Amino acid sequence: MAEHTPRPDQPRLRPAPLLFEPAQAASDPEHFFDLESIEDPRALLERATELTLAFRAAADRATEFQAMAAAQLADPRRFDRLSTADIAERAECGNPDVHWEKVKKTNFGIDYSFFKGMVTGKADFFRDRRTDILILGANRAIPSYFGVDAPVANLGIVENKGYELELAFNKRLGQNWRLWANLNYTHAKDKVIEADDAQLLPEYQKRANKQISQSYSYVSAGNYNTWDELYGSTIHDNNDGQKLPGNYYIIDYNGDGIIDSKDNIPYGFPSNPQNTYNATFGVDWKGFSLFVQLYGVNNVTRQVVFSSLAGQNHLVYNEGSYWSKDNPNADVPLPRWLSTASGYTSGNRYMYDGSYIRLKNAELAYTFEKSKSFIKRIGMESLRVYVNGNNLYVWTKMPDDRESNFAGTGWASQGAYPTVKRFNIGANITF
Ligand SMILES: [Ca+2]
Repeated sequence: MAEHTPRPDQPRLRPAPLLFEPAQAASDPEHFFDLESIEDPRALLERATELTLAFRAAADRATEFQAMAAAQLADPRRFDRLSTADIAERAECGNPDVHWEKVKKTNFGIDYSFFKGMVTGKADFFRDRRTDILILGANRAIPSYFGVDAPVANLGIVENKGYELELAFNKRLGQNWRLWANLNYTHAKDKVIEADDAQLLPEYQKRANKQISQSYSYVSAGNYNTWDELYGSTIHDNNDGQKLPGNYYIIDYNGDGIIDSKDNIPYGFPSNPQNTYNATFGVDWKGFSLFVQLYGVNNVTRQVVFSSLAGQNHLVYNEGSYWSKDNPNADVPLPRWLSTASGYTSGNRYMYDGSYIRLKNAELAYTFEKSKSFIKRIGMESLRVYVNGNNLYVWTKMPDDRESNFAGTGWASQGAYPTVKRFNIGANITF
């Protein structure tokens, strides 16, 4: 291994060389220490300077040893079983066997048509089994006394199963009427089969047997209404002194007498919906055509955070009534200003059932028949005029209109974008 240069944030691991060897000083003490016998003041100055430099170097060297010892105390694994050069250079082990993950896809589908094509559709079933998924070293079941971060390895297995159903209906009634509909339903559910979880982790902390986007939350159970109840509540591992009456009791899920990150538990559904619905209904009558499209999802949990008067970043949002001594059954806890409670204080306050049904599109159009003389007279082949709208209405338990699918880690500010309502008036002209 090449000679290494310590990074500025690390103590040197090889002390600087001394200007003289202690053995040398011991064998010839007069030369080094008997300054009084030196008569020439210039020689005395030289000797004194030499000694000063030597002592300074020795002091520096002692400081370096001290820093090394402190670093070793702070992070003993850096020094285990490795040479000093290794300790300075290596923070993580490589894995030369890393390779692409594999997927085995199984699909099965049926197409059908009934009543002379009035009802058509298909059903598709799928099952994907992905193996050799990369697991990061920090997420592996490798104890810290391994010495360095564990290597990345192809150990994960995830299965994704589901089905998709489609149904289309199309019926003409006499000369002028046509009714039609398209219905889709997709169900998809993934499951982590293997994630190199540490064996002794409790089941709720393992990633295995859960969905990839499983939601997690601290869970609240009512408010504490008096100072006595507050003092009797389980302590939080940070900012415990910022509790106020009217805050939530947070459930000490693992019963260890403290609220900390181990009480963040799988909560509700994943943040990606398990079920997706799409339904479009249309009717044509003479030149008129009308359709509405509904789109919906369910089995989804969505975190929507409104920190109105909760910490130090304030948004104002109407969240209902707030707790007070005289209103203990309020919608939200006591507001606070310029004091920050622990991150657990909100419990599951911002976790919502993310299901919704949206009136996604609606359109009314009129197509002028070719035989209409005025169309030809102004040189047009056809003319269609329409008025339509997008995202016209939403039915949901979420506090406002937003999609359930979103980017980021689940914090509402990431990828949450308000849905825009839009109206269009237009014409399609063919010359
Ligand atoms: Ca606990």
